[in-house]
Amino acid sequence: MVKIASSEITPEHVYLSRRKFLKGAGALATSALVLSACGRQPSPAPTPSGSEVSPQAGAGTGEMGDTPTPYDTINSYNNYYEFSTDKEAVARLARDFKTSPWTVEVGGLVNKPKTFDLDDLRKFAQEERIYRLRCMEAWSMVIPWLGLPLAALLKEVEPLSKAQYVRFETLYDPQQMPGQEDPFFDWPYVEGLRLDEGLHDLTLLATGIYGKPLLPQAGAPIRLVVPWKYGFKSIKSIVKIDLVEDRPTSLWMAQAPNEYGFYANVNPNVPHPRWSQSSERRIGETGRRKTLLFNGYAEEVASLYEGMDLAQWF
Ligand SMILES: Nc1nc2c(c(=O)[nH]1)N[C@H]1C(S)=C(S)[C@@H](COP(=O)(O)O)O[C@H]1N2
Ligand SMILES: [Mo]
Repeated sequence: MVKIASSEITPEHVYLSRRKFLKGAGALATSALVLSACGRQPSPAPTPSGSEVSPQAGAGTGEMGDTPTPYDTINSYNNYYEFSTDKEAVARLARDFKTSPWTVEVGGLVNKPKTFDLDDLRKFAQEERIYRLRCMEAWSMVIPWLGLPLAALLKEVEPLSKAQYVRFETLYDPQQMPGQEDPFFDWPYVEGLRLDEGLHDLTLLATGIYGKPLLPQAGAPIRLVVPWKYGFKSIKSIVKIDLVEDRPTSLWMAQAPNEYGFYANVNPNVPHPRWSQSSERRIGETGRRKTLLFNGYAEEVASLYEGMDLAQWF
């Protein structure tokens, strides 16, 4: 499997100037970050929130203009319906969400089912990946994630040959997540990937942003990131991962099958039933950008969909 470093995802000079900044920052966490961006050295945990990595570290504007979105913006404009449908209310409502202790139960069609606690998850090498995030609602951000490839976790449980899909589930706890009292949705939030999508090197289980542990509104303590798909596939606060034979039905597919498909690959040529997907608003910018096929990751992922009807990508 091809290893995609963040240096390949971000225009080189942006990445380099970012690295220069990181070197200058001096904190221990910094070297862990640089290491994890360069290789697979184990770097134990997401950086404690005390160590400062400036949100706008080295952020130049590259050829694609992929300036990382500021830390505070990333954490104050969130889709997280378990807390609120108001993006700007999520952070406040999620503030006291308990993210420790936490376990992720990984099972289903595997040889070695295992329940991972936070310490277990920290043992995986954490890598930095700067990815574009494109929401179905036609806005986007650029987020420097920290996390482990999903493939690394799946390898430990040894999927059986019968396994064809990966199914993910968010915590169900209406006492902490008031949005789950809303009977309109079939909670908990569920998402799924084809196994080969789940094993793709771009697919990340994120534990941090800008070298700091995820905040509750971003899906702490661990969430999925699939950068070539619409944002709703990137399920937050995961407690359960199952290898399954049949295609899982996601919360959104159950809710509105004509608006939310299983694949949900970013595609400027397939409009949402109620609006065009040909352009997007990059948060923090005025004007609009053209939406890119597979959110700009076609080179890495197009081969996964060879022979598939383009309309089906939805
Ligand atoms: N559990 C859960 N995961 C979720 C959502 C949600 O409401 N609940 N919203 C999704 C949507 S629509 C998007 S665009 C992204 C937003 O991630 P962000 O708030 O970190 O930008 O999270 C996705 N993951
Ligand atoms: Mo979204």
